[in-house]
Amino acid sequence: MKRSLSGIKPTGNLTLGNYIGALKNFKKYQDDYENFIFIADLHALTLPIDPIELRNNTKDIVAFYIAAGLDPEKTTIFLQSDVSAHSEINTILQNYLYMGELSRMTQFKDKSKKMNENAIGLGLFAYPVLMCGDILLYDADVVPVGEDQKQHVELCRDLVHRFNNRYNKELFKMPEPIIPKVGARIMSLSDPTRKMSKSDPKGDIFLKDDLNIVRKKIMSAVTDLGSDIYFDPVNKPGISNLLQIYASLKEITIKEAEEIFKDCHRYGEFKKAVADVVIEVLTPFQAKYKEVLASGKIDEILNEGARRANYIANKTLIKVKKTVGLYVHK
Ligand code: ATP
Ligand code: LTN
Repeated sequence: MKRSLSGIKPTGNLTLGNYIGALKNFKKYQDDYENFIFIADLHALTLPIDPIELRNNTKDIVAFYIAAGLDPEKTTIFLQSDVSAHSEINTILQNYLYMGELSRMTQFKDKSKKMNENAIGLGLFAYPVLMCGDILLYDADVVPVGEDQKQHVELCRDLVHRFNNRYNKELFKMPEPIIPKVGARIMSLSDPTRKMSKSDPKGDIFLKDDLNIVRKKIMSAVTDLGSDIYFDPVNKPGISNLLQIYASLKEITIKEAEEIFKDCHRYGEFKKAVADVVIEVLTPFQAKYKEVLASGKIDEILNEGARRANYIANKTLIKVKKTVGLYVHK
């Protein structure tokens, strides 16, 4: 059976961008693939974070995974830090990725340029190495992610080539990034030229937001000159962003969404339709999220997930150790 793997790092409150670009797509693979979905808690340490916040965010994400339709019987839901093979393979793989290629990663450049040069952690720089290990430990065929993570999966593909060539065998499987056709990069509602991001929240819609606030945020989203509704991210970034949100949540194409609003020449009316659909999706989602948190089942889910993930990951790790010449004894 083919495998799918993805994860989200618990660095803050999840946003509508996380939902549309990643979360909502995770369950697509749970019936036909072996599905591994984890919480990238080690990755969350790559920027300073309050320990209590990190723990709370972590539990939240498990509840969000279930709310988004993941079934722990079918999908292995686990914490990265519960599977020590992630850290071990990271130690090995870091020797096969180069400083030059890591320094070209957009995420590293974006995050580090906002920081004091003398306080950029090594972990932030080496972030993609750990991510390659996450993917390769599970022999993932597909990796569903938003646009901003595509570059990291491509780097992982380069590593697979390099590693397999060096040892002259098909040790690692070639992973395929799966980027949604609509909504791969949802922008901030207050500045539609920048990505909606949970660690730098400006103009974000949070999945936990009160629904009245959600409506207010959408009604006051920054729009563009004119009154026509069509997709043109360069000249109409605000309207194009709202069209993406609408189309993705309605599971239709951008063209179909444009068709629906072609005779609507009032931004207010259009925004109301966008707010309606967001609220329609978030209402049952939030109810399920609260139910999971109240059920007290989080630890049970994570224990079972850790058991299954460790089994697969440790098998891969042994193969890797043997391949590179580490002495694996009985
Ligand atoms: P941070 O601000 O901490 O970097 P983030 O909000 O960018 O976090 P991640 O944890 O990096 O979120 O990403 C989780 C998943 O959500 C990834 O697959 C990522 O591509 C996707 N994603 C994040 N932001 C967006 C967005 N604005 N639009 C679409 N997908 C997104
Ligand atoms: N870098 C990802 C989170 C992540 C991930 C992964 C996603 C860590 N390891 C492996 C897919 C596969 C992000 O969302 N920022």
